[in-house]
Amino acid sequence: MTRKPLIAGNWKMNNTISEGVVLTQEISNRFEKEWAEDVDVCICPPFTDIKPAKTVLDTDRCKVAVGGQNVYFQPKGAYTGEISVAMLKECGCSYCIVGHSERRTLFGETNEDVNLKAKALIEGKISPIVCVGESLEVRDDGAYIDYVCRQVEAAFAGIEAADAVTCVVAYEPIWAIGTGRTATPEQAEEVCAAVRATLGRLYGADVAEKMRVLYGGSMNEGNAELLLAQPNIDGGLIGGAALKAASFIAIIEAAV
Ligand code: 3PY
Repeated sequence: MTRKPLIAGNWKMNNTISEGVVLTQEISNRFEKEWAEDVDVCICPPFTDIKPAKTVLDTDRCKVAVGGQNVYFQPKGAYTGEISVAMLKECGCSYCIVGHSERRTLFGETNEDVNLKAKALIEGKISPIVCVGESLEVRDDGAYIDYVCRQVEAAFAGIEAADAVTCVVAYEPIWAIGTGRTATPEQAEEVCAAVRATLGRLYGADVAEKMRVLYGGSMNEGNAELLLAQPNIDGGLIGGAALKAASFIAIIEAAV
């Protein structure tokens, strides 16, 4: 089965509104309308930039969606500093990253939080991009496949097949994030294939074949083509290279 790739830019905590508008405008100017037939594209700016970016992207020619980088699972209330699914929805978000390793390691996000956030997003008709990935320590121990597959099982606990199919999984080895070190295409494929096998065990092969599994972790215009050529890699979650229009566009072109 051929899955439509997804290229998602994770801006992290970069770009003020004015900087974000400039970058989004550059992406929009360079985006070729016909690419949208072959690839889905999304940018995930900081919360403050989402609505302004969406306004820039609201043209007939540029088919680039916007997404959040995080969300809280409660619908509203006394949760200072948090953002709800409905708030993301009203900003025009179609996707939202959950469980990025920076949230897990710096902000103590647990597998259970990731699961609750994914369920809240599904309920609000926003596709979760569920991030999983092992540390260097776990990789060197050799048990990384088990570790990542357990993260997938925990993230999808209690989620039905009909909803799981709307979700995306992003495999991001922590040792390849912000380190300039990338997994080789073979290393990335090995884990992405294991993620799909896990989804197959949870939901059956038909559903697993429809779900997109991305690779993330220093994907850039130099390594995207080989990574995207792997049978179980259906796109990328892009960090630093999503902050420059030229490199982000080059990665999109590699996926077309
Ligand atoms: C990276 O490529 O560094 C990322 O963390 C993407 O999410």
